[in-house]
Amino acid sequence: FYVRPTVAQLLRSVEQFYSSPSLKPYKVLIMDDSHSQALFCEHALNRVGMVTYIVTEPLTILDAMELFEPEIIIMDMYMPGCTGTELASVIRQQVAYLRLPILFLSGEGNKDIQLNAMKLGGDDFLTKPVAPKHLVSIVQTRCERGRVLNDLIIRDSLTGLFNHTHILDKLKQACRHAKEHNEDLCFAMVDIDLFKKVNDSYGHTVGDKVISTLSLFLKQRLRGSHSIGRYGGEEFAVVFPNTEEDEALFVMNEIREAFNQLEHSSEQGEFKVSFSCGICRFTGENEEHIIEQADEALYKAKHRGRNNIQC
Ligand code: GH3
Ligand code: MG
Ligand code: MG
Ligand code: MG
Repeated sequence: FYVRPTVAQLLRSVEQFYSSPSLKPYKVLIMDDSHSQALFCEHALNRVGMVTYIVTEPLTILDAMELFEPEIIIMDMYMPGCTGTELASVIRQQVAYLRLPILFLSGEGNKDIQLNAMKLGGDDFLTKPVAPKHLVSIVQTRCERGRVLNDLIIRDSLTGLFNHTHILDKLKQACRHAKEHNEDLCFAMVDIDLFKKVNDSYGHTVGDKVISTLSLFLKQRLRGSHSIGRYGGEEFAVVFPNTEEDEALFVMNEIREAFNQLEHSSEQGEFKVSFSCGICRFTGENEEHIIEQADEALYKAKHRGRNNIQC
């Protein structure tokens, strides 16, 4: 007797198992009113390590998507209450799901119906019966490409950190989560000190290297649960979910000291760089307020002589 895990349980076990994002198994949502049909797909995909979630009630698909955050949907065509084509077109109306691959899997052999399904939101149309190998290969390719595309959209090209838009999204999400679960949340703004002088003295390529080095430092020394972004030029932002102010301050201070020890090299010789940081904790307001507060703290840190952190 097997009890299906809830979405939350499923995701928690995946998170625990795979800490590196590149190792994370693909998440596939299977929409099929027939549970036995869905199980056929599930077996094929689970065998190659993908994580699946089955939805049999068409009208619950949007809720399931929000919770499970699939990387692809395998969509049945005929279901009670609506067709797969209708569902796909509803999903496509949400900007967030414009890039989500939808793969139709149905016994429907009529080419016009298939083409219409693709026109209204599908990316591929596979007809049943399908060989498990074939299904796996298409899902794999689509998910792989999806991750590459997604990275291009959410990451900064110089540092590989989250870009401005995405770190703000992360902060928004974290604020919502902290409010709902009554958890701590901290936010840090980092700004490299006197960076104009670095550029002026050693050139912009050396300046870029300093930015990359600090990014690497933040990535290596912060935990996977922390979101790190390049807020702007030589400014970074860190979201610390479930973290008290003292702890965030402690961690950032260690990073600040270690970074300040580094010798950066240039044609003109070696040099040291420091950064200042402002930290604030979430007190229930919106994300704009938290950014303003961190900014204010950062301004204080600069005013107090730089190379220090204020809350
Ligand atoms: P402060 O300690 O007050 O922050 O001094 P600062 O010189 O760092 O101040 P400011 O923020 O005015 O200067 C930031 C400089 O960073 C200006 C800009 O030329 C440089 N910069 C911004 N983005 C990049 C980048 O991607 N690469 C390089 N090399 N320089 C950048
Ligand atoms: Mg059906
Ligand atoms: Mg600046
Ligand atoms: Mg600066």
